[in-house]
Amino acid sequence: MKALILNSGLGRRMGVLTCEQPKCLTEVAPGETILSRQLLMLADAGIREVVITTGYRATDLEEYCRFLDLPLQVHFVHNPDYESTNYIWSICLARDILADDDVVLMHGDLVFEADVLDAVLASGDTCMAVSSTLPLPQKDFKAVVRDGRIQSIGIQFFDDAVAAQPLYRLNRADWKVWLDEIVRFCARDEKRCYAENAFNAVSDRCRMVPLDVADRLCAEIDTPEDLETVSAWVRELASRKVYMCFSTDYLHSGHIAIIRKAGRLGRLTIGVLSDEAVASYRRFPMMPFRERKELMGSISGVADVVEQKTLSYADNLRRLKPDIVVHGDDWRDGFQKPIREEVVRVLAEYGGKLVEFPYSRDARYEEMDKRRRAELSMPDFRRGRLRKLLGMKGLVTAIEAHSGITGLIAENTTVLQDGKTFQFDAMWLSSLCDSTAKGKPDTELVDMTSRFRTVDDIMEVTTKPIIFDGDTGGQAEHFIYTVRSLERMGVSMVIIEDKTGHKVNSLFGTEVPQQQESVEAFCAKIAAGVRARKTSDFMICARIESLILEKGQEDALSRARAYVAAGADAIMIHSRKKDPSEIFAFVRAFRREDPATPLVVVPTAFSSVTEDEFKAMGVNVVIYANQLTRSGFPAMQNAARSILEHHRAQECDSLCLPIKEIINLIPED
Ligand code: SPV
Ligand code: MG
Repeated sequence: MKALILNSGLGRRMGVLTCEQPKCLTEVAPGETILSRQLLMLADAGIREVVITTGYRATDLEEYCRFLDLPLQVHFVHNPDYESTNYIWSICLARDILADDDVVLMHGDLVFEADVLDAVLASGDTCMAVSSTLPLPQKDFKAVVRDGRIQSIGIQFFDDAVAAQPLYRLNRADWKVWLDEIVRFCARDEKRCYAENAFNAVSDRCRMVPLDVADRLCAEIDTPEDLETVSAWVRELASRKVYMCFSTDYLHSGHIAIIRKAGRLGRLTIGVLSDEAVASYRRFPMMPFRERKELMGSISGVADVVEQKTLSYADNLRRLKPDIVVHGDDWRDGFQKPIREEVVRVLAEYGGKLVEFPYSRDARYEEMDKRRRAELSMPDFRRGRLRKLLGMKGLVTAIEAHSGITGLIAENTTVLQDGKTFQFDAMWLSSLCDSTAKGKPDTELVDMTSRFRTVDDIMEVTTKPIIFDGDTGGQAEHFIYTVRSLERMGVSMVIIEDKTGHKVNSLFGTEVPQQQESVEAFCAKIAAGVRARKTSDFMICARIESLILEKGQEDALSRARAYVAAGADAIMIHSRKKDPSEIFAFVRAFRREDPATPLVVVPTAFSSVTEDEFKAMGVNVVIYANQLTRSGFPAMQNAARSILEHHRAQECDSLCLPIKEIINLIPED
């Protein structure tokens, strides 16, 4: 689409203001002329080619455009007879550049707000800007509208007419009809009338609809009085508070374009999502909040940057009361829909307005997004994310995964609640579930090679950090290899438990013989692991079995102290009691002496405790260690039983995911 701006005229009614310059160079705000405002808006709206007809003081105008240096290809078409002809002749002179394209046409003295131009460009139809709320002007254009389409345009109509402004979107076919008629008019030497006279002659073949701009700014400047009114209006628009929230942590030209466009609506404040909110929404911010805030603040056109703590805008909107909230229209569906609905509700509380820019898919940006997602799963990046998440969120949740498919569930399950998105932060590669999936007991029978194979299966299809259940860690001499392999693969943390001999699952407690490792030997194993790792991104967590083996709080606490001193990056305290009091007692006592070392819990038995309760107490990692296995197993048993009972599969169908969904569950790339 090309833009056509008509700037040949003399602008006599402006008096002294146009003595030494064409009217379009009149300032409507400090440093902003009618023309620079139009051109900037066109550029922001994605227009790349502009045709400007010139006449009076053409050289000044051309030089000014060069000085603006905008990303626009500008063609100047000079009308030497500007004093004796009207712009119908200027258009005729420009016909070769203008033919065969959609055109947005405007008079060179028209000042409008960005919203108006967007609406005109977004209209699929050929249209003219009209205002249903303005009184009919005596001297300016009016449009006669019948059956929803414009029949005639001129200053003389007063019946069935609305105030109209010379801002048009002209679709190629309609424009051809009008332009051909303009050429015919000029061939008959009818060069002193309006180009609209030619339109009126062909309006039955050129379908033009009125586009109501109501009381938004869209006004011509003909006189010094008009200039005063419009300048005051422009000032008022510039002082409007505009708010926009960004969750992204990298910027491409599409973001810059939308920021610039939003900035044209008023004084722009950008809300930057807190790290915690990004982590809950996009999995992981590549750049921490502080840096994202700085980045946004450095973009020209951004007046202010504030933190938005949740995906919900409500708090910031009620506090800042922006006149306008800007967003892409892609949030009308999908998981952001309720957030949008809340924004609409809150804006209605105080009369704010939502402006949605059409969301344009761009293959380049999609490719960038894909690359960013791929980066998240690369070992070096994935490994360090657990530590970073702990720093950002304070409390991290992990759910067990023992296969590619359970990995995908851990990766993709999200819940939107109270304006927040919830998803698991990490995955727990449980020895119990990995063994169970292979039909084997949880006794370190499934060897490390096989366990690593499971890690690999999960890593291939996911991006979230992995916490590996290292059982007892085996002999210290072997553990160092386990550490190196896991670290190299991109695992974030290994947890080893202070047991020795034939390991059985802790949830058996004292019902079966279990032996706790000596403090010295376990500390030596931790220290060997710490020495073996190559990066501090990789965490070694010591798991204390004292409560499982009923050795008491003091034993657990003294072991925790010793393990931290040996270099453990985190402590896991385990219990198999439903009543969480022994876990709470340990956490409180440990936190009194050690406020920093991350604490891990596995609330399988004490499942009533909420994440908030754990967080308040100082727990940092909550692992849901076996729920996918435990819920999947009875479902599979039921299906198997149903087929055996009915000797066919039909009764089992209702228990199953439809084939289509299971196929869609697995992404192709
Ligand atoms: C596992 O999931 O394998 C664990 C946690 O080690 S527990 O089963 O509670 O011991
Ligand atoms: Mg285990």
